[in-house]
Amino acid sequence: MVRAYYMNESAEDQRLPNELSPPRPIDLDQLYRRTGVMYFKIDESDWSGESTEGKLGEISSTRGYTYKDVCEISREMLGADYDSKMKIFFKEHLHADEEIRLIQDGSGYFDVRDSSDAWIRIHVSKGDLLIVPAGIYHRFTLDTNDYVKAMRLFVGEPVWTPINRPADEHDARKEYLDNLKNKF
Ligand code: KMT
Ligand code: NI
Repeated sequence: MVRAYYMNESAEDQRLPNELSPPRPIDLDQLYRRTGVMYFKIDESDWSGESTEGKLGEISSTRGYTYKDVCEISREMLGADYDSKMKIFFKEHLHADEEIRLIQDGSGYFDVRDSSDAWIRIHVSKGDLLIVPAGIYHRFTLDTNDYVKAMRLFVGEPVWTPINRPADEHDARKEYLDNLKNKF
């Protein structure tokens, strides 16, 4: 079950929930208006078969997603690369394109900056599809379950390159800030 909230930014362990106390939850409509991040709940039948009739197929054709693969992350699978991969995922960055992730198993946290630069933490697990807009500063971490399996979607040939903050002069950043003012 997805849950979004303003997080405790001074926390030491990135894998813990790091809730504020008292908690400051944010609902998915507010999340969209404050960040442009979109959320969809997807049934397992949409990704386990070949059918493109379901919500996933509909979103893919509406948004032009032509590429998909599945990526699994755990300490066991990454071995010696685990710590360096975790560091890269959790370093604040943006992309020139949307980051689209459908969680098929396991769980994790996407942290996204709101328009006042505060971190919103989004806990995702099975069936959660997030569309993180191009140009938003964000990061990802596993939680204490230490495992996630996610489908990655993309328009055309995928580019996963993270552009670390500061990237305020990047075209995607400027366009994102414009969308935040006028579109979301
Ligand atoms: C990313 O780009 O941050 C990732 O692919 C993280 C794993 S997908 C849940
Ligand atoms: Ni990213």
